[in-house]
Amino acid sequence: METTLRTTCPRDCYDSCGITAVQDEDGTLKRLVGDANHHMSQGKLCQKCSIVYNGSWRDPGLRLSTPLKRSGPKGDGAFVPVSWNEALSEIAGKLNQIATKETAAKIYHTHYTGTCSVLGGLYPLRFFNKLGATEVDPDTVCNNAAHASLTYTFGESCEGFDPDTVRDSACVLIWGANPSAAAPHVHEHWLRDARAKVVVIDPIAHPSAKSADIHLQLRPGTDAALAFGLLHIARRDGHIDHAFLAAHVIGWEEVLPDIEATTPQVTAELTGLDAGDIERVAEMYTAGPALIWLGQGLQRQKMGGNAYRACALLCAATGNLGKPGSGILFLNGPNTRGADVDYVVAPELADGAPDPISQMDLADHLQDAGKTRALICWNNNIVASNPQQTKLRRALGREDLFQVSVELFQTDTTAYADYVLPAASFMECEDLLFPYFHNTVSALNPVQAAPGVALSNAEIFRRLAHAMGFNDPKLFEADREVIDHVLENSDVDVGFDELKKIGTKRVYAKPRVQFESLTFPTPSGKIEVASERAEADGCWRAPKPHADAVAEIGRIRILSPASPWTLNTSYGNDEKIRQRMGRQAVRLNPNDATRLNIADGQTVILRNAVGELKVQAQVSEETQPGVAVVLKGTWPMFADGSGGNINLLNPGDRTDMGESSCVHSIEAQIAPAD
Ligand SMILES: Nc1nc2c(c(=O)[nH]1)N[C@H]1C(S)=C(S)[C@@H](COP(=O)(O)OP(=O)(O)OC[C@H]3O[C@@H](n4cnc5c(=O)[nH]c(N)nc54)[C@H](O)[C@@H]3O)O[C@H]1N2
Ligand SMILES: Nc1nc2c(c(=O)[nH]1)N[C@H]1C(S)=C(S)[C@@H](COP(=O)(O)OP(=O)(O)OC[C@H]3O[C@@H](n4cnc5c(=O)[nH]c(N)nc54)[C@H](O)[C@@H]3O)O[C@H]1N2
Ligand SMILES: [Mo]
Repeated sequence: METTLRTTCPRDCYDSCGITAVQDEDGTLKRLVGDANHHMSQGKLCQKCSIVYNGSWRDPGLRLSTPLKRSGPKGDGAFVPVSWNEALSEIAGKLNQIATKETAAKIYHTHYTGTCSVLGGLYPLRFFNKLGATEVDPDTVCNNAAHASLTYTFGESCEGFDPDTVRDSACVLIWGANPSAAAPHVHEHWLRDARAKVVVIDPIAHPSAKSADIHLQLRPGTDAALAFGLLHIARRDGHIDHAFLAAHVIGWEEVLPDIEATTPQVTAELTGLDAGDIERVAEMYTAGPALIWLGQGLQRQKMGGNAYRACALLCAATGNLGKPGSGILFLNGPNTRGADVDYVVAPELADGAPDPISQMDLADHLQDAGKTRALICWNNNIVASNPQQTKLRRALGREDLFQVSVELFQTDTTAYADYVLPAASFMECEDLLFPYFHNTVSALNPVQAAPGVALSNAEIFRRLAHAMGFNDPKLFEADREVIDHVLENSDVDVGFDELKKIGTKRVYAKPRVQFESLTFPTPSGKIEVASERAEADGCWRAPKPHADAVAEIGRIRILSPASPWTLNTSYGNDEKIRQRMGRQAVRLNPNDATRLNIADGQTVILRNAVGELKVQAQVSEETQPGVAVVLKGTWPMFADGSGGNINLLNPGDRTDMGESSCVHSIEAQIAPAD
């Protein structure tokens, strides 16, 4: 007789699927499938998770099962097994030595998207706060431009519209996101079930764009100009909500001259769009009620923060805020369910902690022995995910940099570690998850034993705290106590035992209205279209109708968005996934291919000031002339002669605000390989 257990996928994905684990009589896990009762998975996992959760993630030969100590040169990947005692006491000894002789601020740590669950993703921060280590700000490699931009405008960035309110909407703009890859169940269910008209604004004709009512295929980095163009039309046609502006918005008069100047004709020239299409979208959006889902793609541009502010302005000026069916969504943080995860992080343990640094500065800092003595990586794979791949590798090769990785697998990053510590995956731990799209809460249940002596992230850092001689009780709090505390102090009215049975719970009976009180946690309490804080930080005081120039002659703009087969770089080591991904490729528009004399399937070299990448050309109508796509996610060690992945060409330039990554602004020359 088979039995089933419920758990939840805690990956960095909008879907946060419910999972059913099927076990046989003796409790052995047979397979993981989508939970039929879950509103997103509806009985089916996405193709990538279904493969790895029934493949590499449960393969005892691939998973790390014991602590390892380096036995060869850094980067070679030669290790010998050691006991937990040996590993932890040597690591603790080394860290204590650095902290006393120099300063704990020279111990750096990076972490990010391994698991987005409450304990697995946040609990170790207690340890690092107590230690006084320097955090490499995770969001700066992903979306900190958006956080900064929305914080200037609304006072906070993690309160979005409730996706359930789509039933009250007439129109949804999907702006710079690709749900078909990055949120497969949102694409399949949420969008399909919405009665609203769907507009996709994206330089690429991906499957979600193709199935939309309108696809505005603009040039990359021209979104702010489009938002101002839509505002121009809204104003011309009498769709500006002046009462809302007067009551709740600061700075309208400062953006008015630019709105007046951004006529449909000007907008069409700046964005490469058709003026008639812009008019149609303006009409649909301003008729409302309408939603704007702001993807991460459009803020990964040099002026990405400005683009987000321009979109926020569009939403506020047309009165599409504060009522059902309207609003803007970047992310929904645990705060939209009344939960305070600061309890888990315990920032109070940090006594005069050093400022975090940007991921854009990591390679530079690691090269400098005066700044860095040790690096601990957990929940991420910096060699594959970060910019400046070559420089970063060189820095990680420093013999005097003490390195620890906490991982599920041997990766391009663990190859540089002095110690690799085996982590238990979400399948082996009890944990809590606040999805960042829907206002739900989910439980994670252990559905199998961890391989060998692998331990959860939380337990590893409890044991390391003990080995260091720390004695603050907060460093040792039990998992269940933390979970109960977070749940009890939230809007969730279910206990953890019950949550484990049902898997996922909707927190509100009817859709939550974003910013319903129309008070905003900005200095003025209003929406700050013009922001003194932005100005003080050296940013534009108010958004402008900026549009990036097209790439110089001889260069091509390269976007590197989410691949449907990987989750960031996770799964890139699974053999079945690698088969489906095929050779690393660059997608080119047929016009570019003809102009550059490149044939479909030919090997080409992409080259710029920081690197050279050898990939296969794929001629594709999905892209537009001058814009190429190389998907993220390839592991450098599996890049078959490419030399690395797209981050080899990523100079680590930063966005206009938030010290964040503008990974979709990469430019390179392209030429046949021979
Ligand atoms: N060129 C380019 N680069 C990009 C992007 C892009 O669009 N283009 N996107 C960026 C974005 S959005 C992000 S968020 C970053 C993501 O960058 P990363 O956070 O580095 O994401 P992954 O590469 O998936 O690495 C997560 C690692 O955590 C491990 N892991 C999984 N579960 C656990 C666990 O429970 N415990 C521990 N200790 N480890 C675990 C996985 O095995 C995996 O190796 O990459 C960025 N890099
Ligand atoms: N399968 C899969 N799912 C994932 C991930 C993954 O790696 N794989 N990563 C997860 C993570 S960490 C994140 S942050 C999210 C990211 O997922 P998304 O929010 O979808 O972000 P991206 O993948 O960067 O790119 C989305 C779209 O932005 C477009 N874009 C690029 N430049 C511009 C521009 O200037 N303007 C506009 N309007 N669009 C532009 C790209 O063409 C792309 O189609 O997905 C999560 N989900
Ligand atoms: Mo991300």
